[in-house]
Amino acid sequence: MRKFLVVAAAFGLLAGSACSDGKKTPESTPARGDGPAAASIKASGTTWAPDDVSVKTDEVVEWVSDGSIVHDLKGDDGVSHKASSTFTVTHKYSKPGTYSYQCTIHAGMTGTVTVS
Ligand SMILES: [Cu+2]
Repeated sequence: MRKFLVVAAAFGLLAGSACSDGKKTPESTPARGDGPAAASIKASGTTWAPDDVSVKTDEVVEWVSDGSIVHDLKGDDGVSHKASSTFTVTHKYSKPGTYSYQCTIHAGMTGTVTVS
């Protein structure tokens, strides 16, 4: 019995140190290097709200999914995120134009970003 308690305590210490190591891993922090967003697009059900936004050159667009439905994000100019129910993606457009984006999981879950 006493031996079991010692083993359990040792295991607890190991688990504790593994946990604090995990907090130092930078991958667990979302990358937000693009600065504040000029337009924010939210996944609302199976549509983007708003679906069409307009920004100026070098402004940042942000896509937010924070519900229970899994979405992904694929768009022009390298916009991309893997399927997940919660994510925040930011993208800075450096050239004027009309860029489309979509969630490939839900048909019709598309939109455009107009950069002027
Ligand atoms: Cu979707």
